[in-house]
Amino acid sequence: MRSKKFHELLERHPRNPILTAADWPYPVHTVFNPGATMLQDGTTLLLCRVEDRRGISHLCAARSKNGFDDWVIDKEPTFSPDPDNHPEELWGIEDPRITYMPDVKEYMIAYTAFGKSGPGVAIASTTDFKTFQRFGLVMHADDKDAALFPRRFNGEYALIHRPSTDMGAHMWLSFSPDLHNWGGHVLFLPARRGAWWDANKIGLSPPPIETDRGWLVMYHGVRRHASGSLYRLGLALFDKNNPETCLTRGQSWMFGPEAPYEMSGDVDNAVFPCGYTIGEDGDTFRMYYGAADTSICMATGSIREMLEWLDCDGTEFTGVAGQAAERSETV
Ligand code: BMA
Repeated sequence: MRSKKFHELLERHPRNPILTAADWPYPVHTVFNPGATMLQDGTTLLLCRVEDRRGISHLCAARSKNGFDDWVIDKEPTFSPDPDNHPEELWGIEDPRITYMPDVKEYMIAYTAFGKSGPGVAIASTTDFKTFQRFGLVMHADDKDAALFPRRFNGEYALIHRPSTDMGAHMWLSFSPDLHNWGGHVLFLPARRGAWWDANKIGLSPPPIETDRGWLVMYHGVRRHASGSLYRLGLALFDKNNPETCLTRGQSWMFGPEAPYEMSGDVDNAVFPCGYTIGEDGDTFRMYYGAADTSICMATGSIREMLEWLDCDGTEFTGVAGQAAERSETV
């Protein structure tokens, strides 16, 4: 059961929402679901999903020294859809997740490319958030909620993503030697079934968080109600060297829509983080999230406390075999 100690696992910033459409230097409809990273000089960079007044999304960078106000927002779109060369981006690009790869000194951005066949996963890289190199569509529709791990496993890049089929929407892990050719696909985390908060449809939230005890993975679960969908967040821990092996999975959700700006907007009852930064202490976790598909918010927590919470709330898996048991029970 959820311990009282962890009631406020993530604390909302008092100035939420920290960014809205009204802050934008050009006319836009909504700003939400930002990717996040901390640049070398300590500046927080958010790569925000911006929906224009046609309904098409592009990405725009906002920079802040303290990570919560005095944002300097690019005067025009930073990374726009390019449907002439990339038809998979015809209806926009959405939900960027940024991973800094220290070995190549590049930021890799996994994003949703929305085209005629539906949403798919695309990757681009940058060193300066001014120019971008596209790798194109790496997972065809219907697939989204993707991010790369910040390091390679046996020399290969690893990507978490969420294909959707008639059998449900579960999280998968795939590997690539070059970011173009993908294989080794393995079911990473299945949606639960029945009445669970994370039944039938789940997806990665921000990129995986490296800790001493393994990869801490925050994911969203979508509970469908008569009045619509409810997006809440949970945690799971994966083996440091074998990221396909789940060690623990929380039973309860640990963050959900409670504040008015999360409960009401273009899409009610949605909290949707795509990025975080970690403080100099190596523990302070700043989660950046879209609220109700309308604005951008921040909540702060502690990685150590999130791991302690998992120790109390989680179900233990005994390596891959435990995962297989859970899979046969849930899928
Ligand atoms: C998901 C994604 C997100 C969005 C969320 C809630 O499927 O499309 O971009 O924030 O739904 O509408």
